[in-house]
Amino acid sequence: MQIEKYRIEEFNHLHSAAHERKFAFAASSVKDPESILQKLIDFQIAIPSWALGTGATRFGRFSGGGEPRSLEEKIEDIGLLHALNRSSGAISLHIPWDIPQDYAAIKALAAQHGLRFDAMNSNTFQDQPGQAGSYKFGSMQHVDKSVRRQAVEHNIDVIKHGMALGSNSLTVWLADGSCFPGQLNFRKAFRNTLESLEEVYAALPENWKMYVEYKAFEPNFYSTTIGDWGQSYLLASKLGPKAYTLVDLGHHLPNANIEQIVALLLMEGKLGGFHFNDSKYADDDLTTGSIKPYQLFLIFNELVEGMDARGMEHATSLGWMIDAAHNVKDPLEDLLQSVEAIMLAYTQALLVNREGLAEAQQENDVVRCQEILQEAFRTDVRPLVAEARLRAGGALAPLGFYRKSRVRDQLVQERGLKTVASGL
Ligand code: LRH
Ligand code: MN
Ligand code: MN
Repeated sequence: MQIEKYRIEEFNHLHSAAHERKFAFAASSVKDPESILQKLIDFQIAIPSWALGTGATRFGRFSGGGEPRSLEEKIEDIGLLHALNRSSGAISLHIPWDIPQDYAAIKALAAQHGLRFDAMNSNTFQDQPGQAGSYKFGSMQHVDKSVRRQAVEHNIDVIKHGMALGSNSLTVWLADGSCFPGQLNFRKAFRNTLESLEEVYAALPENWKMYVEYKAFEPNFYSTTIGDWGQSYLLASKLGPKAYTLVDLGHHLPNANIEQIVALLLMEGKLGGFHFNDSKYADDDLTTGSIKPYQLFLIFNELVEGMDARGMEHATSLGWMIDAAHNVKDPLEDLLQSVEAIMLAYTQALLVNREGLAEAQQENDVVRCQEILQEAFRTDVRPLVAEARLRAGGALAPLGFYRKSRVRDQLVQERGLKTVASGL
């Protein structure tokens, strides 16, 4: 299905008087609202192809129906999101869950929805039918060279898919590690991983980036070979200028200071991108901003400060992606919520009084530092985000529109109640 423009306009018309009042107030209380609005219009967050169905659970999956049955339908779903919020203009593909059959047709379909192809994701954490070696004991770290070679070749294959689609980055997340002490020689595992990544790196086209994602634990519960930002940073540094660290918010040990990690990686020019989600305990893959919105704001605060200090374009210098999947929510509603939370945190970070903060830090005025940050965080920026969306042709209230026009019911009618999308 497609959402016709006139229906969004009709919906916006109904809500415009209330919005205008709120926007006038919000705009009058911030410095340079026009430049903020332009930044928001430019900011796009990629949707992963594996987030459009229910998932992220080792236990039962409870489909709400109408899940996309093919890559084409996944693109269509992201097109719906983008039509409503105008901030989801990219798709992050996972191979082999979403292998394109006809590149030209897939590219044309994505373009029709205003979508580009963001980072490609490889998968050496599951065995595929017909595959010679098994990843049971790791992939790029494996003691057997032929399994490492197989993992490298898969990644090179993913790069080729990406090249055909116009993507320019590869995200490598490895489940490699060990479950019991003594199972693995840490140094050998790290060196094997580095050597394998070097082979993939050598196959990267000139304008491509490689994102090395880390994760503290799961599926391995004793050690993970790329377990934290230090290990990822070490690999990215050894690999070369096209390799960067990717920060997935759910991949840290509890209470890690992610904003500090972000600040230092940015400072070193090694921050590549993000997988946004939220969590209470570990890699929960919950809706971004649903548990720790202040942390999300603090991360964006470091991003804005660090990117401005280095003269980096906010919208294009880093890879912005969501990595979350849901079992109890309609995935499309959940993604609308995640994108909204990201836009709100970004906007609040743009409001931080930078000179005031630097001055207060210099004077060790701890109270004023906190006040400045919280002043921005407690500002209701929803009307600014809504105005940016309106100007870009989206709906004033994407979720409101989605529910009012019963999008999910229509998808169920088209696709059926018992569909299951490929994914985690
Ligand atoms: C597993 C994971 C990881 C990857 C994705 C493909 O933790 O969620 O974050 O990016 O699978
Ligand atoms: Mn991830
Ligand atoms: Mn994860």
